[in-house]
Amino acid sequence: MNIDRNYEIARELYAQYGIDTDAVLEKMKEIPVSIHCWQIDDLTGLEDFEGKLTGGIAATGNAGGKPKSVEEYFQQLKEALSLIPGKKKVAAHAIYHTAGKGLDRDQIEPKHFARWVEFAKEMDLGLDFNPTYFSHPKSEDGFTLSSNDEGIRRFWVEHGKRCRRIGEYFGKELGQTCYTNHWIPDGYKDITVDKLGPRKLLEKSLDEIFGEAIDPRYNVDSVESKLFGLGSESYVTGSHEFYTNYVAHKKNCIICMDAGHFHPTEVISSKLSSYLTFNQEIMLHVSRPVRWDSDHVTILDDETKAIMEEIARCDAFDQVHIGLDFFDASINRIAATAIGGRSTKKAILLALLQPTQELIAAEREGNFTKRLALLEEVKGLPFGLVWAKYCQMCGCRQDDWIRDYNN
Ligand code: RNT
Ligand code: ZN
Repeated sequence: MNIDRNYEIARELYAQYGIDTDAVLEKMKEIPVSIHCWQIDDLTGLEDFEGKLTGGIAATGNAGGKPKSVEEYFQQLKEALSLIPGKKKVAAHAIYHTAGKGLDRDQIEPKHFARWVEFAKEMDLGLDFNPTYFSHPKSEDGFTLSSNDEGIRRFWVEHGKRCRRIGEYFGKELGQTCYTNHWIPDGYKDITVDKLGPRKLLEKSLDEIFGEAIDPRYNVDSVESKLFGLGSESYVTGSHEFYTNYVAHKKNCIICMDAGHFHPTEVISSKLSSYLTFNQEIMLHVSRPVRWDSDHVTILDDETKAIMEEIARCDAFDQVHIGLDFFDASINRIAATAIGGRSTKKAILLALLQPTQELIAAEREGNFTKRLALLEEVKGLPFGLVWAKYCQMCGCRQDDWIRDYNN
């Protein structure tokens, strides 16, 4: 395939709509996608290779090749990252420290994550972080930061505090902000009488966790809401309304929205502008819910495209932080990570390759015919040729990598 010749054709065709493909490719260089570390091993973590995933989330499937050692894990992650073109971060999770089984969550320190900094420097990546408030005996009764058991609540508060310091360490070492995302599984399976009590406890715990001042140049925290989980179908303490209010009132953290954490017809793409109105930063977990919060591999589907279009139209790529969150154990895990990362990058590219200013102008003039006609016509432009050029520019493989994976 003659990538350069094809790109010339694409450039000419896009130019007819006033779209400067060279400028778009430049812009692509600045937009990172945060690749989650947990598709590679079904969220088992490096603490215990036999560890069980709990907290109302599940990776289904039994594809072979799951890493059995720290070395193998990093090798596989490296391979997956090499298949995703352009600027990247990696989102680590607290159970991915290299100190082994004995170290409890209220004991973790930056030094236990030195391997991640080394890896990030070697691979020219940024790092994000996530406390692990699940897969632990102290989360077994379904509550962590909103637990009525003061010992349990304090244990998880300590975990949250330590995770922020690890985020700060990542930020300092790599010279770019680490986004530390807090998601807790807390909730009730059945009809809940006191919905206020756990939320008051969660507010108190978050105030304690975020009480320590940390320079936002190094670490910014996000809080991730959820509608329901397996075993918490009736009530989730950390709902979307809870966190939206927490963020707006306390201003000590930002919202994280996961594409799978809302009612089936509710989409996060339509929510972004309401946060951006108030200049709020947003963290995203771009995932693919199939009928429920199933965490299928992210693809170039309507909602992923809509999310990126919305960010492009709000010109907010520096305020909206794009992270991934999926775990599918039924296909090759390296390829799954690569597919999700590549599809997300494709969605960003596609969003940038739109005549956004012209569309906005048509809308303001009330020319809705033009708005719809233009939106439909640009769908036929040869986006794939620009994508191929982008992969080439980034020194990343085109599509021949597919042959390397036979499940
Ligand atoms: C769970 C949340 C959360 C987790 C990760 C592993 O429903 O989406 O983001 O998937 O922390
Ligand atoms: Zn998520």
